[in-house]
Amino acid sequence: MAAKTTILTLPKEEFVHPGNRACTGCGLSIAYRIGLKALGSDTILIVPPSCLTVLQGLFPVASTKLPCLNVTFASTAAAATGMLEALKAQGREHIKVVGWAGDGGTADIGIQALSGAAERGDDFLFLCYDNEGYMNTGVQRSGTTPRGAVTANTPIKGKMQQKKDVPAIMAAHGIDYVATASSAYPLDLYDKIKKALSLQGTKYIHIHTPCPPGWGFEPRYAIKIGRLAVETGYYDLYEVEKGEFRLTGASEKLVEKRQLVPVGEYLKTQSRFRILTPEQVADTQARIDRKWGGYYRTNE
Ligand SMILES: Cc1ncc(C[n+]2csc(CCOP(=O)(O)OP(=O)(O)O)c2C)c(N)n1
Ligand code: SF4
Repeated sequence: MAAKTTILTLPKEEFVHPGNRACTGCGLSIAYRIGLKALGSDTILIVPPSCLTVLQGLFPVASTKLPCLNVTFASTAAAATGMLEALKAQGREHIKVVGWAGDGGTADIGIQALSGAAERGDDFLFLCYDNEGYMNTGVQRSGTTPRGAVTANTPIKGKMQQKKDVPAIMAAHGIDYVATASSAYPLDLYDKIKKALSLQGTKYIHIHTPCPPGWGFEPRYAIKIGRLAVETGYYDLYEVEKGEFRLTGASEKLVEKRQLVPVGEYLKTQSRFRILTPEQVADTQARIDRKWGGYYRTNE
């Protein structure tokens, strides 16, 4: 196994200019800065409309030092396939092609193109940053918004449906690498991107990215809340490598300790969950306990 990256071994080179248009405390900002360090030069980013396009900015004040292709909402993965073919025609196959989209651009409107590319096994990395809503257009619910969350278009009862499990959908394609990560554990994200780049075919990493205005918390708590999501077992860090599932990092340690923080501690940090009833909190806890019961049994 490759040595884990530490703050001392993280490359110093930056691919994001200081200052960009993301909100203070944006989880995406952290994931993007560290993610680009892992991707390095010789990378072309393909990005659909989202907070990431706002963060990147418009030429000549763009915040990213890598070439970016902004495409329509539904077409990130299709554009990545096209880019691979163009690079092949030019004999520049050493250049890495990376799609980077929000949860709306992945779980909902981008999923057809992504599923098609994964089924063909096109050789690119797709990164989804999951802020659990359509944030750039004013916090509407997406397929990955959790049940009970209040959004601009679920204002009274909160979202009625469960969060869509996109990493599981991607793993079901049988691709060689699917992982989950969190902007609250940026070095883990760095190592997962590095591993993905060493493999052939379509690779997928799902990144949980706390969003202060969309979730309703003060910007200074972004890391704390991202960590609580993992410590409560609400959001798990794992890899599915060549079909083998394994928990990683902080989630792996939690299986050994068997000490999950009650999920209510996570839910009460965000005003989007303000209308959850005690029964809904108990139901969320029961779902987590069932899932983690399975992890404990596998670990015995
Ligand atoms: C086909 C289409 N529908 C709607 C929009 C408007 N739009 C631009 S960004 C955005 C939200 C993107 O949400 P997500 O992918 O989750 O990224 P986030 O904004 O949360 O970063 C929407 C709905 C669009 N550009 N194209
Ligand atoms: S709305 Fe959320 S995801 Fe978008 S820039 Fe602000 S903090 Fe980041």
